[in-house]
Amino acid sequence: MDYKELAEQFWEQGYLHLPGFFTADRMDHLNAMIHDHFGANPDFEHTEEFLEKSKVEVVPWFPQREGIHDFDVEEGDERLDTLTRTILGEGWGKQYCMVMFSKDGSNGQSWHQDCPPDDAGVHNLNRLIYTQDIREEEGGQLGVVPGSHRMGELTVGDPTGDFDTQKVLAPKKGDLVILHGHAWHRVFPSQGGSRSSTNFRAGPQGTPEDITDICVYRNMRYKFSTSEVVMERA
Ligand SMILES: O=C(O)CCC(=O)C(=O)O
Ligand SMILES: [Fe+2]
Repeated sequence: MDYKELAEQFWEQGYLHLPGFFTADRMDHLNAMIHDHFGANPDFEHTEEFLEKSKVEVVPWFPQREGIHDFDVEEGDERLDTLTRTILGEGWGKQYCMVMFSKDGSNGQSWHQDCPPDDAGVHNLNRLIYTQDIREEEGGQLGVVPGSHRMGELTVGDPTGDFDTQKVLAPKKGDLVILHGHAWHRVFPSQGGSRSSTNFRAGPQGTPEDITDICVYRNMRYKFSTSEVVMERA
């Protein structure tokens, strides 16, 4: 793997999609655990106002916080470590592992930035693993606007409207997607099956633990810790 070239590509586009990074066996095991945990119809943990305005229909799970070690895929993976270090620099830090599950027929997530882009150097990094295929015919793809991590704040507008330059990624089982937290991204609605991603969040040295507490949508800024709309955007 040419880490330097991949890091350059990442800083140009704001994301990387690396097919087949993890083995199918490992992904099948994690996928079975994810389905056991959520079942078919998990409850949302957010307020009605948030669900209505953000169109986010995703339920999170933090398996490592429950002492489950099956998700320690970063341990001993030098490729992921080297790639992350080449992108973020020495002293980068791990945050947590979060599985994000959307049940069949969910809206996915509207366009957002995981944290406000007020300071270009302060951001999270999503390292997303897919344990089952995202299939175009079932939706649930990841939308991203290339280069948008350098374009400042997500514009005000239709929360789920298309952008002319958007790319639509349909990661398959075992793929790794690395995505800058300031990149404008969304999850398309899914029909015909549940979908999930497993995110090993990280950040450059000095990234605050709660970097992703305030999320920027096209119609608001939302603060998760207090379940509050902290800014209406219109
Ligand atoms: O589930 C995905 O594919 C991406 C979810 C997302 O918005 C994120 O990880 O920040
Ligand atoms: Fe996100």
